[in-house]
Amino acid sequence: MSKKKEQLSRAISLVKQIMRKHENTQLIALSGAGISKASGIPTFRGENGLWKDYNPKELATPQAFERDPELVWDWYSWRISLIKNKTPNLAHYALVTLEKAGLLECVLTQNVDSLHQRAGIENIIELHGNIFRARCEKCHKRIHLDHAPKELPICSCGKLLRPDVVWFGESLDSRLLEKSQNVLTNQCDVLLVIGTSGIVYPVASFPKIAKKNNAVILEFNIQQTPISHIADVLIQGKAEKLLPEFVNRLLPDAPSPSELKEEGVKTK
Ligand code: BJW
Ligand code: ZN
Repeated sequence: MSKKKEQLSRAISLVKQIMRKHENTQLIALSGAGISKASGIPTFRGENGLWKDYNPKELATPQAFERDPELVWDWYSWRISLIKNKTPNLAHYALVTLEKAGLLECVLTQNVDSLHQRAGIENIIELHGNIFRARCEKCHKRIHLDHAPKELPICSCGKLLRPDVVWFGESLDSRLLEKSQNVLTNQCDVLLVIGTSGIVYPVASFPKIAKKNNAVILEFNIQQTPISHIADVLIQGKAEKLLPEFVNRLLPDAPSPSELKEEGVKTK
């Protein structure tokens, strides 16, 4: 048996074992940029990652926005235009299969691209915000962006709007953090960690919280990460290939990720 097949089989038997013990087994997914790579959205780190060509300090900090809002909005506008035309891939749909089957409790995502929701995920916490929203730091108004703004967007109160994402040095929404910690502590028998480098805090500490509460940790990544040493199984390879395979073998009678993707395409 190939190494990947062996890792998948181990992961599936661990989950099945838990399902036999608890009638109401609960899975949580924690996702990062790697899950959207196959949709054509670049990751931040690694080969062809955004941080290869762009300096995070000049684009993803409140200081950068203060210094040069035009540069920051240009970069976000470019990313909005890019993401808008992309569609969810089989890894996103695999999570929808799990949610529809009543196994997946919640998706905790660091992604700002809305692809989980566009695939049909209902219960999601967006920890780093959403690129299709802008917000006002003066009156706290939020607006939806269907497309990239052509000019600097201004709030009805007169203040310049900013992208509604979390930059380095900024705190994450405390209610979302609390909610995430709650589900990781009380509703997580199995944590699927998918396509994240596991180095950006505080989200990087989430697998530890789940582990402390006896969850099984299954990691889907093309390479080892700082999370791998606490993972029960690292399923090493592309999430868009291995996550659907995992789900198809775990739930052979459920609507498969490719069927869901096909339906999604038809209803567009
Ligand atoms: C595949 C694949 C395929 C590819 N299949 N896998 C404690 C210790 C040290 C530092 C800190 C700390 N606490 C806080 C900090 C500071 C900082 C931080 O963590 N820095 C580290 C980098 C060292 N954190 C913060 O500032 C956070 N705020 C905070 O904690 O406030 C309180 C505080 C502040 C300061 C000091 C102390 C406390 C906020 C973090 C906000 C992150 N923002 C960004 C930008 C969002 C907006 C936007 O999109 O523009 O969020 S940065 C970027 O990184 C983005 C991502 O959500 C985030 C995580 O990246 P992710 O998703 O993991 O992607 P990659 O690219 O890193 O990895 C992709 C992975 O996929 C790789 O592993 C590949 O192998 C894999 N892969 N193809 C499967 N096909
Ligand atoms: Zn305002």
